[in-house]
Amino acid sequence: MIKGLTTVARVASEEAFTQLAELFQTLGFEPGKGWTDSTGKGAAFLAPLGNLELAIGYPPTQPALLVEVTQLDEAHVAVKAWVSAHQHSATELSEPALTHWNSRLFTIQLTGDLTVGFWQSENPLHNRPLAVEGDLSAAGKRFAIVVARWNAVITDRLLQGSLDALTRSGCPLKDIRIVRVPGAWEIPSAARTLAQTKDYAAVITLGVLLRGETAHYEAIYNEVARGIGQSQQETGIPHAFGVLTCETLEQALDRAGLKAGNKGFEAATAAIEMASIQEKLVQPAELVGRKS
Ligand code: DLZ
Repeated sequence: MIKGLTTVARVASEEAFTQLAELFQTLGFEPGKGWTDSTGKGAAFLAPLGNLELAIGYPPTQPALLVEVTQLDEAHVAVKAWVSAHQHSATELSEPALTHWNSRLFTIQLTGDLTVGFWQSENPLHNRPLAVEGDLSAAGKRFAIVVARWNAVITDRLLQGSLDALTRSGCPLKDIRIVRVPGAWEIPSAARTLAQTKDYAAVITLGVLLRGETAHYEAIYNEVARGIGQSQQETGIPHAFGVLTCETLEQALDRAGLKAGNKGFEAATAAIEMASIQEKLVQPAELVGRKS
């Protein structure tokens, strides 16, 4: 039933009317249908979104006419340029400042008692379609880990990282199945067999390929990556990719808990998140908890 929202701002003079119309056009408002009759005239400016807000118990610190923008600083520069071109029309332009409602705002007090506020939300999802996001809780779900024995000094650390992430996110050890395979080459087939059982919310794959020490490195790597990706797509079970490809053992160690985090931990976190997203994506949208 509701089609749109119109707020009427009265301006004091013909001059202010023309100058403000110019400002709003410069800022990117789409011109709407104006009107003229014996009582006066109106110029319409269209915005992609409108919002009628009722408030109670809230200090009226902002003007009633608020324009939400996507680039507040650029808008401020444009308004400032307009102010200096029409010095006499504007009495006061404030600097952009943080509000207590997670936004930044500046105001311009125009002729008469018309004050316009320009603001930008600090929340990138504000007024946008809300996103489905995964939770980082692994409780109540079962996970499978496929880990290569080749380069075990590293893959054991990756495994430790994955177990750490899963157990700290609420998945008890009894709900984690660990499968050890000879090398990275064998990961895809084991991962697929596990995924096909549909017993696991996600499969975490862990391995290390060292370029310097692996003949046909590219061929092996491509096949492992393709196989894991294909298993994920064909079974519909999320697969986290924790197969390191490194130049040296030292580089691999760095990624297994030394200098560059633990990729096993990161892979398990991705698996937990994807398991949750997967669960939400198959539910009707209205049942999925939405966060703004
Ligand atoms: C053969 C081989 C080589 C040379 N390098 C690695 C490696 O760096 N990382 C790894 O996980 N596995 C390696 N493998 C073993 C193969 O993945 C595979 O297990 C064997 O070729 C047996 O099929």
